[in-house]
Amino acid sequence: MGIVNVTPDSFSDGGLWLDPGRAVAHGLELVAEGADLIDVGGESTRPGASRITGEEELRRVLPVVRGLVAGGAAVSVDTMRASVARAAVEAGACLINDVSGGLADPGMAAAAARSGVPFVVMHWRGPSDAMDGLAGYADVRADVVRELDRQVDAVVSAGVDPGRIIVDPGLGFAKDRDGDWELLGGMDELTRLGFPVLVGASRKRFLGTLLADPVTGAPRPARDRDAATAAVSALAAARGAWAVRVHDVAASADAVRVGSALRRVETRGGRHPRTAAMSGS
Ligand code: PMM
Repeated sequence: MGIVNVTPDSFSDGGLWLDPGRAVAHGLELVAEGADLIDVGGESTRPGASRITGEEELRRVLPVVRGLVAGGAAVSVDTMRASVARAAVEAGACLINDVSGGLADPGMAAAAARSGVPFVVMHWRGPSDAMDGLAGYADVRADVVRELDRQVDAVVSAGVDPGRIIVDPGLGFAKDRDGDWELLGGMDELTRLGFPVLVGASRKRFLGTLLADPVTGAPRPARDRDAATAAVSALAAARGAWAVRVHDVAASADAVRVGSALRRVETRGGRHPRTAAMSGS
């Protein structure tokens, strides 16, 4: 899943794709680099960001969705608003990606149900301007899986077909750096929920901290986190992720192939190849 943020203020690509023509051209480039889906978002969710109006979000997103669909791309819409999701699906979007997993807009789950397209339910505890204060967990893996399961139950109760649900741990959303690593390490617990898993690690803070300058301690700038992002993509694919949401598609498309090839070998016949070799079979 390639990212096209049509925003002035996203943390790593804010302002780059505000012009609809440039946004569409960029999205089509990401398709040429190997993206199966282009995720179009009009509202920044970076920590501390405040909301924009629904009208402004529609104004940013719709021309880009239309242009990408006309160019043959499969498009998902990254929105917390039912009205934007509905309009984007009418314009040809084939997936709704709601970082609040149905919690921010009480009309979203019903809109997703009626749309009939797949719906990403991301783990979410609160809006971007409050989420850094909501990152306390007794056991981050268990708590996120339990809370996500509750979000899934709520959207299913509102009519969303469970066969169309995708779950996402929401890296960086009400999680601190250690929490993000714990959740990546605990992907098996997420896949055990029985839904496809989407992972959004691209250029996020936990990578910037990991790669901090050894002398100054300054986090690695967002634009220089793509190799680390691709490493996460390979690991996520090897652990059975359904998709990774990334800015730099070319590197992650290769990385996903590497991780998937490894997974095929490791899961063949349900045995790890080294175990098979050791038992002489
Ligand atoms: N992260 C961001 C935005 N949308 N959607 C999903 N499903 N998962 C994510 O982790 C996610 C998302 C924030 O990143 P950006 O500002 O670079 O788009």
